[in-house]
Amino acid sequence: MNRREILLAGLAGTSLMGLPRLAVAEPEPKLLTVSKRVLEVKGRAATVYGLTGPDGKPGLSMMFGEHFRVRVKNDTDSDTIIHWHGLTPPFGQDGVAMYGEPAIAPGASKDYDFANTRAGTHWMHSHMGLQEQQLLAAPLIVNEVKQPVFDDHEHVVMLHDFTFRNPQEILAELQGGGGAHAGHTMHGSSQGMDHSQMNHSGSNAGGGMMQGMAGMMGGAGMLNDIVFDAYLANDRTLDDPEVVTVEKNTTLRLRIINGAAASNMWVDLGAMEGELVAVDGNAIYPMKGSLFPLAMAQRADIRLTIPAEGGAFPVLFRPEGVRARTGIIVASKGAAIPRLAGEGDMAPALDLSQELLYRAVAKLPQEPVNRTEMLMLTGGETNYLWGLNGEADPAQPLFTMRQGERIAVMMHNMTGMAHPMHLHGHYFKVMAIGKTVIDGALRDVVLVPPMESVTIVFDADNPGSWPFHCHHAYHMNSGMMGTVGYTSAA
Ligand SMILES: [Cu+2]
Repeated sequence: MNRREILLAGLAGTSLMGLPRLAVAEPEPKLLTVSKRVLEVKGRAATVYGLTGPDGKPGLSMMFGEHFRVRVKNDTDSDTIIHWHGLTPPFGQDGVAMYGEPAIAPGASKDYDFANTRAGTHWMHSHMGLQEQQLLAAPLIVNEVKQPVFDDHEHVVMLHDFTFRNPQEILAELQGGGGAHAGHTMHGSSQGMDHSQMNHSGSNAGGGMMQGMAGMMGGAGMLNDIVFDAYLANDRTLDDPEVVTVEKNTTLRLRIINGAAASNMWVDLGAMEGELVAVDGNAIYPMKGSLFPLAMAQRADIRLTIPAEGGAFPVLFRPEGVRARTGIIVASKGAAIPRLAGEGDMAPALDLSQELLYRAVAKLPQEPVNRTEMLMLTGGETNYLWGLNGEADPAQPLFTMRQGERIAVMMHNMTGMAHPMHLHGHYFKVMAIGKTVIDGALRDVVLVPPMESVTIVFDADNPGSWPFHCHHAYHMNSGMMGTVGYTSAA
């Protein structure tokens, strides 16, 4: 849109009226390049993926109303494909191999071209194997025109969990771990922790769990099943955090994306209070607080007000069940930048106590729900085999729907781990948490904690065949991915 070329087609000739004839050429697609790059983490070099836009920076930003016209070029030696997480493209352009489109071969390109209807903080990531764990992810920001009216500054933060290991080896170890993974009781003990523990040092049940479990399989019991080498905020650790410089007496919108493959996190504003104004790119009525949950693949837009006296304000990102953390520092010009320790108190498990309070600004139309589907989140006890309704076969639809229906899905987590569940091609409203019916947030990922249930509702308005899966990359690659379909072609 910003580079729309208008060509004077009639330079040589003239039209009937003697005026030059105007022809509008289609704009060139925005080029997104998938490549390999070397990233230094804690003084050690690692080869990871990069995903850069036309300006050489990670990801893309565009205006709401702008057509999504993007060319993905694969400059690596592996097949890849990039999913537009948060957008609702037509079937075949969602960026998931085997769902109406092939993977992009090494050296090849693929063009995407559709009318984008979703504004907000979104992202893009590989939907192939465990490439997302190797940082093949980037922001996808769709700006609303009104945005600058509300916020003086904005800044995007992409979070990752990081390992120097080959993720395929980690997956093989998990899958070879046999019954060692079972542990419903482990999570039960962690659930009792309250948030006040975030402000206390010293040991607790969680710390003991970590010591009690061995190596890879340990993690923090059922909170994490992988031990990571680092957590990254915009590719940096707290040894050398990003400093975001702002003016005094202004507002800053942080667009935070949890791009971690296997880590739910807390956003911890410390002494500062912020306002959560959008989740997964969808506005909610602002919610004040200093601690906000952010499950894998979720996004949070948090508005900070920088006081008139200025200062330096650490914003920490704290994965549940571990002491390690990452962060950025928001600072007014000239403020002294504090040194921050890479470890702090152990962060407790995420829960849905805040989700219960979110209220969407935009509502789904008030219509009855046509049908409620039950979805059991299953497995995890033997050989790291996860499932949906006990199945592990994406070729078998979980359920089908007709265009125009309003479908509720009641998800029951029968396992010992929390699962951030993501539906492609649609966005949904959180309709109930357990038995409590709410007029909740509009989202595309919702966390379903162990032995709890969450009900979502959405409009079947995008015919095709769509993945419905846990966004924990290792669960997804071990059976917790299914398909929802439409009964007849539109
Ligand atoms: Cu999961």
